[in-house]
Amino acid sequence: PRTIYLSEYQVPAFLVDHVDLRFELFEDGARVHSTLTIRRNPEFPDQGEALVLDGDSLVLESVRMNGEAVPENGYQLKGEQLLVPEVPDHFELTVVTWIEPQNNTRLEGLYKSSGMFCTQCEAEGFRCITFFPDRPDVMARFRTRIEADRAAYPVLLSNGNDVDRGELVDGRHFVTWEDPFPKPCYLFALVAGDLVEKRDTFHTCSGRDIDLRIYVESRNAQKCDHAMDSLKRSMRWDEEVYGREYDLDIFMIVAVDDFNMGAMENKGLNIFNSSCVLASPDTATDAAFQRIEAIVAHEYFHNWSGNRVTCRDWFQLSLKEGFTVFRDAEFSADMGSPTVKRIEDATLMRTAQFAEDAGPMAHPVRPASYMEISNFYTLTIYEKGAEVVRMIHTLLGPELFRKGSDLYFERHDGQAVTTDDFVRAMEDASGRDLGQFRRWYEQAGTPVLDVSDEYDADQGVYRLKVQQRIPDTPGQTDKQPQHIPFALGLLGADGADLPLALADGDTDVPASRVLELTEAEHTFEFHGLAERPVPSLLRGFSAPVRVHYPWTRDQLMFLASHDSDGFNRWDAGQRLAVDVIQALEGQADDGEVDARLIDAYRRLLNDATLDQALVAKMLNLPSLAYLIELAKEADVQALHRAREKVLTTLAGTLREDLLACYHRNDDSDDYQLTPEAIARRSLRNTALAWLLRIDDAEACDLARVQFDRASNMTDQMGALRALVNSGFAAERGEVLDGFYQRWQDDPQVVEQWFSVQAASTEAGHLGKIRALLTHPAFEWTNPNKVRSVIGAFAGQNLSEFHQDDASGYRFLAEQVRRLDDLNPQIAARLVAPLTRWRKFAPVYREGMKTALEMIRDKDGLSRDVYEVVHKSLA
Ligand code: BAL
Ligand code: ZN
Repeated sequence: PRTIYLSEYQVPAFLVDHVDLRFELFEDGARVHSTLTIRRNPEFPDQGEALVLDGDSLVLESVRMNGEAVPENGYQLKGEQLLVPEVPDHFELTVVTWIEPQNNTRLEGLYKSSGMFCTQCEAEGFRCITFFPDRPDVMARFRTRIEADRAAYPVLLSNGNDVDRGELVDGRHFVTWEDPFPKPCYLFALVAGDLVEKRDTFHTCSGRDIDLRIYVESRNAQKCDHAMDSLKRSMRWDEEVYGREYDLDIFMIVAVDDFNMGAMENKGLNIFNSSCVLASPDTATDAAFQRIEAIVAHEYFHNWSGNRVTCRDWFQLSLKEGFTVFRDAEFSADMGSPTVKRIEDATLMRTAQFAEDAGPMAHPVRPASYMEISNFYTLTIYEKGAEVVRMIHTLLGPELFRKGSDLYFERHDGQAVTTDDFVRAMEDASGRDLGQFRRWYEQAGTPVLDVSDEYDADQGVYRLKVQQRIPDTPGQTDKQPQHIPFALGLLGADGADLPLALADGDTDVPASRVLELTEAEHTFEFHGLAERPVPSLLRGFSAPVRVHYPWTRDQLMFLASHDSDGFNRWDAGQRLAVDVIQALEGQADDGEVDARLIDAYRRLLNDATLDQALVAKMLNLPSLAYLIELAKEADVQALHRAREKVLTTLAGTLREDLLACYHRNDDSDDYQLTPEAIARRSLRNTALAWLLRIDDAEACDLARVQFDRASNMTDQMGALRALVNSGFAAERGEVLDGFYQRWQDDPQVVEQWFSVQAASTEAGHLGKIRALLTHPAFEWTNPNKVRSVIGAFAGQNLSEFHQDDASGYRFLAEQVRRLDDLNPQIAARLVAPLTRWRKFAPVYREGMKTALEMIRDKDGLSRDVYEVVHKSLA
């Protein structure tokens, strides 16, 4: 496959002003009539250039130019592209193609899911529908007529406003949609199906009424309320916080079961993976409710950050994704607990994005090259991209940031632009120079801050030295220092923040400040300190970097109880737990768990004055994935044993405290989605899970009763998961069967049932994973099912996946080879757990490499999987 480089970007040779589409939908295929109004781009250097349109898996039926048939020697099919050598400066081109949505298992372009037609065009799916200059800087107005059988497909949807509808012969009907906003073809969408409609209205800040509609299969009609409420909250928030009003008169969301991504922001017609939109308390967990709120917001926010202002090319993907993730994170923080949201986002960064940034697929937030753009919908583009926008927000402050975003939207409305345009708008509005800051977009890899300190008691001066280095990544060495906002505080012996005076005699000094790192090394002096402080560094995770500082365990205990920054309180607890687990890793089974950690957990469990949402987070031990990420050469089984030892020691020692916590957080009230209620359920289910890690009959009974009587899925799933992972509970099989019997008709719940088993830490159960693949509810063509079994096993069940006989790796390689023929995007994502083979201890490394080679050697490997495997083996 060919590598595409940012440096080769050229403006398009032709622009498309208008697209007229007519879809004839049938059971054995679809005919697509496309009429493009095209003109030469005056900015393109060669005004004699041939017209080249992208295509993929299309059967070409006819080509007409300005209404006249073009003879077969008047165009060429070159590879998958349609080339028309002789074209005037302005013309209309009509192309008719035949496609087979019913056989489309890649789920790119037009395909069928549960009997309905739907589309996914980002990034390059539109070329699977018709020939088109499939690049985001070609923006056109679309008019779309859909024709289909009325009985089977009563609902026909596309972007924009519904402008015409009527009857056709043979029981068919049509609807025509017109979208007044020019858009790239990746935002095109079409849906045809037998769907019910949930309606609501949103009254905008300027007084317009927007017609809101969620379309679902009739069995899901009761599961739309949360998404609708989330949508209205998002619309209001974007008006209030960013001054962005919705532009069309109608906003639609459609739920589909087979979907590669979580959701898609098509103009006026968002298409969602069912699992990211449908929820009711009895079928969806708290985590699912929160995910749905965040994704609904994310897709809605794209209407401005992505649709009104879009990307010039796919190297700029983070322009819309990083900014929109930042926006949705701030929204979620405002809707719930900001500290908890920050902990969740930082955990994802430190566990998974840092791993990506240190692996063979590492790439900058603005990549310089790719083979297959689908492989670049990554944590780096999304999450690190959002952290980069957050740092701009931190450096500028909220008012100047808002001025910058206003300028960005105003200056670039209706344009396809670059990350550099975004940064320039922020600079122009604020007067700040972000020249060095741009390195965050250009340099891959996670910066490391090595921090050391000294205290001069005579002068009352505390010196903090911060050294910055950025590790090499594929194709990038000798990196330059980045501009890093480094928030910190200093704690005195009483636990209070000390004033941070950077010079003698400074008055009115803050207790927390953001220092700006721009050099490879800085030394900061804090004056007027009568005692040696304990530093609280990188407060609020103010930059996506690793911080190394030699905190003692006592200092971490102290920070965990006293730091005024909630995020850093949590972080100190995590660092303490990591230190204890790492120390046990090398020891024989009789290694002792540090009593200070047990004390810290006892205090957390019993102090009702603490923010219980934060306590619920602090109780979680660092995950095995995080411990692996921190290791130089990960010995997975040794880390797992050490972590288990800590977990079972805590559970055994704190049994009474856990039982008390469980009963104190008994949640018999009606289901509520407040941060307090979520924290109660989380605490109760964590306590239960821990109790079931020791052989405790009372705890097993509690779990069984909770499972039988739960009035919501969070509690039922909490009990099920605890029983499945217990190692002691005899009821495991019985509850799993009972759960399936009850929920077998609900695909979203069955997905949870699959994943709780695939992620189960019960030892030696690869055979059971294989059995799940032959279960009647498992479908190879449904990405959610694939993710809930294969993805959950290889991505979450690390102690089972990493076996020294390499059986887990061979299993994954087999499944990837099989999926590659069906759905390359999903196959390529599943390879991820193998890619960092060099990071693991020798006993795992060879097996992982061999598995990658097994995948590499498959005949007809897709470009998607090829890129990941070859970069991993390079
Ligand atoms: N644009 C793809 C899905 C999303 O990030 O919203
Ligand atoms: Zn997005």
